[in-house]
Amino acid sequence: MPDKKMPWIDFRSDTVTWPTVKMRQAMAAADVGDDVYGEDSTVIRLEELSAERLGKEAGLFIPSGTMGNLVAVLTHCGRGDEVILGDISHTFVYEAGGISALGGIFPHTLPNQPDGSLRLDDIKDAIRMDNVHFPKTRLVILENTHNRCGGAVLDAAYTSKVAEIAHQAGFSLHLDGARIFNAAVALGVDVKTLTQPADSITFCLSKALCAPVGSVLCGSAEFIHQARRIRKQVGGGMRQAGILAAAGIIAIQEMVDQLAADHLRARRLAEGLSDIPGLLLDDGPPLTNMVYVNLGGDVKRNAAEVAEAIQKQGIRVGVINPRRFRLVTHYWIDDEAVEKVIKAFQAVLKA
Ligand code: TLP
Repeated sequence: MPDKKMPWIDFRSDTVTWPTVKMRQAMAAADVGDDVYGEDSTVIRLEELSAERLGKEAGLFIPSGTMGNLVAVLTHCGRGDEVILGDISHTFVYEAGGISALGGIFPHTLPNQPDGSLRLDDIKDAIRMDNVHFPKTRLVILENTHNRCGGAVLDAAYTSKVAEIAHQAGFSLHLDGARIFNAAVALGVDVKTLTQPADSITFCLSKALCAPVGSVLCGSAEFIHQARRIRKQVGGGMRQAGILAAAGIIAIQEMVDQLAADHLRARRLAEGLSDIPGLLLDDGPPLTNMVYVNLGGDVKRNAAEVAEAIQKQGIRVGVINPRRFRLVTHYWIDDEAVEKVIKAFQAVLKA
């Protein structure tokens, strides 16, 4: 049976991906149990497989990437503790302030560099002395690939340096690896080399890997034991979740290799858009599956208006702010879709 085709072309995100037919079949046939009792064999298999792929002792199936990061931070930190993270990191920008609202955790933001990194000296300078006036620094978070930095990739050497700084000062490194497999494919390395330095990592099954729902938090057995209680506390304990985990297993086993094609299409897309008067591309070709593009100063319409005109042609693009778009390639975007959106931008901006 072929994959059920999406009836529109959707570049807004890789979160929009539908499950493949193989996933739907595996979901229908999945063995299940009550996972809060630890009795869902399919969830257990997904958690073990994830931990093994990432080189960690244990994994925990979590409903979303946002909850995965939240559970990780709540496991590492107590109320009043401080987390160092990027000023345009997903956890700071897009997670509804959950770490503060639910955990009383204090975010210490540092400027994200265009390559997605935090400057090592900035991290060192941000570490608090043991002094009654200060919160305790407990955690640093890196994001790989980096969403708002255009899908930028952090390499293993940089990640290890950050881990070294954290460990020397007695705190931990969490990796928001929502798209860590995109990073590994872009760098041509085993994903373990990128996750090994981190104490914990969240990765998403439901983005370019096409599973309908879910992320996995991985770390030491002791860390995951504690995280399991925190997941329950925030309402993330699931029951017959094997239905969802079954798709996640296929995501890990079969969908990673096709990410390279997404990255190539993102390059072609950036190239095509860069030739259009009125559009300004970010510097350099995209490294993974995201293309950010701005409207030039002389374009009268704003990004929402341009996106609306493009949507009339059955194509959806992401609007980041009144002058900026994001286009993300994924399994459901083929070469034809890339050419179509380039033509749609051309036509709309000429009109
Ligand atoms: N990102 C979404 C939006 O929330 C912006 C997207 O469309 O890209 N970490 C990173 C780096 C992410 O990009 C996302 C999702 C998450 C965590 C959260 O994952 P979910 O959506 O499963 O909560």
